[in-house]
Amino acid sequence: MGKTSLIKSYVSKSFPHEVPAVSPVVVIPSELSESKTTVTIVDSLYRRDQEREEATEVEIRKTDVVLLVYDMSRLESLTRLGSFWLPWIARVTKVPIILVGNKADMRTAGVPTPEETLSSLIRDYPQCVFATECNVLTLANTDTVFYYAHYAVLYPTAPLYDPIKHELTPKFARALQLCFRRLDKDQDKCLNDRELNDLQTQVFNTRFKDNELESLKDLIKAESAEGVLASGVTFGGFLILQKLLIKKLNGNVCWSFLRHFGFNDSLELELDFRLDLQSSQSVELSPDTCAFLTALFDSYSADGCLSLAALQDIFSTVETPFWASSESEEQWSEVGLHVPTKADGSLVLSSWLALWYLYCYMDYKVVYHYLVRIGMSLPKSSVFVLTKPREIAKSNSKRKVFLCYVLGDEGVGKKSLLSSFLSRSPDLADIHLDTACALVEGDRRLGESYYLIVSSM
Ligand SMILES: Nc1nc2c(ncn2[C@@H]2O[C@H](COP(=O)(O)OP(=O)(O)O)[C@@H](O)[C@H]2O)c(=O)[nH]1
Ligand SMILES: [Mg+2]
Repeated sequence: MGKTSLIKSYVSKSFPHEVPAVSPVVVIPSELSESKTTVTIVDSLYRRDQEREEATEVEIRKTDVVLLVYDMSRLESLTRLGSFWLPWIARVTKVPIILVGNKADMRTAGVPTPEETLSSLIRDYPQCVFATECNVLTLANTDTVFYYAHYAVLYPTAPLYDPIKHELTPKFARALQLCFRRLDKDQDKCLNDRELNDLQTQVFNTRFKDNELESLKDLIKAESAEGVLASGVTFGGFLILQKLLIKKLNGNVCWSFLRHFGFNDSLELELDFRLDLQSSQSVELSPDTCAFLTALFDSYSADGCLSLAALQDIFSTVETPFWASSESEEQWSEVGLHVPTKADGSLVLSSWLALWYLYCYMDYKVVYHYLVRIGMSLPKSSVFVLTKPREIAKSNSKRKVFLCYVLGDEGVGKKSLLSSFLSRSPDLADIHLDTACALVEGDRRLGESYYLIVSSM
């Protein structure tokens, strides 16, 4: 195939006329490698005996990427990719594979291009990420082969892009929703020039030159006219941009971006958060968090009401909303089991806040996670306030949230009481109705209002 020759030529930058059967392990120190990481290249010598096979398996298990070399001058070498090599490698490891069609100088007529080969194999072997031809004799593309190898390891595309559907993965699209929301400071659902420049400065420490921004927008517009409006790049346009970056092997840009917004390799946010609480203390939303949630409400609501569709929009950055018992169509309307809703299921501001107060009382860590996922960027220390321990608080309490427990025998009407608290008719009362929260107005002249949680759990 030319495996050993490929390695030798990469290191010596010349065609090696004599090569051993197998090259010794080559280590390129980080100072000398383009990727600034230490690269170890391991050659293989495959023979059909069990001992050899096992030795190769051991090596493959350790590797981060596989270069699978075949000989373009022999049709059977190509056939063996699907009939032997790929099933074997896929059984041993899930790391990216790069198909290398070598001896391009002697390519037999009828042998498809490596790209064609890749597209015929990718369905069965999605870990094949790139394909290229190469000619060790003239050194054509030998550097490309190793460039692909390091790119596949450092900027994996599998979590970002589905090569079979030609779409961004749902997880990446959701992560991008959050990045977009954080960047869209004026919340008009478009990124204007200033916001795009903020992105460039925050993530890459440079600014766009005027013509760069325009050509970026032109690229998006060429794919979809709706991608760019007078007010800036839409979310659809932002997704197109990411897709273009991945296709043009600029996945490093996408990853820099994700890292900047705190996503790890699995596209999760690492959100460790714990408060030191005494047993009688409770956790409430801080005024800053309330302001964030109110601004969000204002931006998504119409006529003072947040419809179920708008609610869905706000939570498009997460898989399931925190109140849902399971992922289903009904998960959005289940919100009505916790806070008062209008006949069409929509929420007024006090119910929207009540929902957050309720969950904050029950599990602030979950609430923190969700706040970050829907775009809040407050420092940890200003997200919540702790109420004073009960024995100190006594009267004149500054608490905003109170819990009221409903106890009684089976069938005495606890659920009906809860339904009426939410102004639901009791026959609508669902078996899941066990904890509800609503704004309770005290003496309006004194500006008294608080959230009451009623629980029959
Ligand atoms: N024409 C041509 N010959 C090549 C090329 N690459 C390797 N060879 C020759 O193919 C033969 C096998 O190469 P080798 O590196 O030992 O293959 P390996 O068994 O896969 O390691 C040697 O005679 C090489 O000189 C190439 O791109 N074109
Ligand atoms: Mg060899």
